[in-house]
Amino acid sequence: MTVCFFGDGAMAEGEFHESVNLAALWDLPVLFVCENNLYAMGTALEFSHAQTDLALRASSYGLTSWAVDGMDVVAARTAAQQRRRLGAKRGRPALLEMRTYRLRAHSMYDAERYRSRDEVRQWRQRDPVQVMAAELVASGVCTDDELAALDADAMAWVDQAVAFAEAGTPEPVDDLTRFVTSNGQWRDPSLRTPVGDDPGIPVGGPGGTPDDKPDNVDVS
Ligand SMILES: Cc1ncc(C[n+]2csc(CCOP(=O)(O)OP(=O)(O)O)c2C)c(N)n1
Ligand SMILES: [Mg+2]
Repeated sequence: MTVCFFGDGAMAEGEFHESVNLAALWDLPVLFVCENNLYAMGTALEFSHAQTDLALRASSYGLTSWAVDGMDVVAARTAAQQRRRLGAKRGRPALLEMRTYRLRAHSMYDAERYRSRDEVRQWRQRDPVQVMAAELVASGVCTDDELAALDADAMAWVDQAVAFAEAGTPEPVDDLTRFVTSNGQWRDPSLRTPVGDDPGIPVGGPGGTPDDKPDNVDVS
């Protein structure tokens, strides 16, 4: 199963609607996970979406669509596990709208003039990482020291990843559109990948006409 993560900002774009429509039409095992944190950069949800219930909106494409309290770690995990299990069994797409909040600015250039400090302060009280940590300590699952060690471990991972990225070599500019758009290879018989006995999903989809299908697929 493919899991696809994106923000509320991406859900306002046409590609989202095309992708969900085809996934539902062709019964593709994709779990779409929308992190709805109420802002797309500095634009509040209600200024860019006519229907702000994103799970409801997605359900119109005929897939199972759930809204989850994204500030609740256990609820988010349980919903994701259930959807993944069901999706793997039935091969159908589904969408989870994780209702959450962006506690930080969108980027270092974002002065956050579009929301009040009080709003951020109120949401910060529900910070899922802090709430979960407090619950783990209160229920005796781990101690403050163990949590501090986990935190240090995570920071070390991030530092390592940054050092790895900074030591790497830049990708060639020519690779920028590789795997993004067709380079026309499928039209050239000598460059086609043999499909063997498995024709895969034809370009026209299960209901497509033979003319829709690439000519490396046997439709006889
Ligand atoms: C295809 C495309 N369209 C527009 C943009 C410009 N853009 C950058 S971030 C952003 C908003 C993203 O919103 P969201 O996914 O909710 O992220 P958040 O602000 O919550 O981090 C937009 C429209 C882009 N980077 N790519
Ligand atoms: Mg957002």
